Amino acid sequence: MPFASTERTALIVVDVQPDFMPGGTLACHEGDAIVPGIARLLRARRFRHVVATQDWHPPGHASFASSHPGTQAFQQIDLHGHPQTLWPDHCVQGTPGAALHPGVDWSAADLILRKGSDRQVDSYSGFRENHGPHGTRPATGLAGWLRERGVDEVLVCGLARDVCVLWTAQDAQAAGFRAGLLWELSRPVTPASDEATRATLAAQGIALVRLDD
Ligand code: VGL
Ligand code: ZN
Repeated sequence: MPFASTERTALIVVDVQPDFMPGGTLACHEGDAIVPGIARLLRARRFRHVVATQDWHPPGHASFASSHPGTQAFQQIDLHGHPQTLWPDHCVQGTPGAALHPGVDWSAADLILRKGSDRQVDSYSGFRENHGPHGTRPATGLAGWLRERGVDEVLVCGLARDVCVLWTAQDAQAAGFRAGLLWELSRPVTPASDEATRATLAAQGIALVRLDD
């Protein structure tokens, strides 16, 4: 995708938090490898609008296997009539693992969007919650926040490539933004998912963007 950094392009940095790093409770493969690049990108102030999302769950969150006796992490269950992967406890509000990663200077972020704070419903994407008791994927307001600032293109990076980054890029595209994924500045929970992620992006017209493009 031809990428000229303009006022109309926003960078969305998804869930760069210690719990998603190696050694964290829900580690992404090589998750720490993207931290210096993202730090550099924010320092360069190449984007007028930078949104950081922060996974932010209360204790006992419905996405935690520990909240469903007899289940194990990475198992799928039915939640509110839709498939839900159960995760190890992660990004519990106020814990060090839920902080925005200390290796990045977040001053350039003009919006920090917390998600997943309703105990009953998960929220992978920055744009919409997952299916929950309050209906079909309620919007977070991020699309309006961007649109009212004249943004029509978003570039997504962060963690995890196969979960929250992917869902955020897909929802951006569905909301009418041109969407690109900064592949090198993302890492997956499950590396074996990369091929399926690439295929999904290609099928939906979401561009793979290199930083120096
Ligand atoms: C994420 C699983 C559960 C992510 C968040 O940031 O990709 N994955 N919560
Ligand atoms: Zn989560």
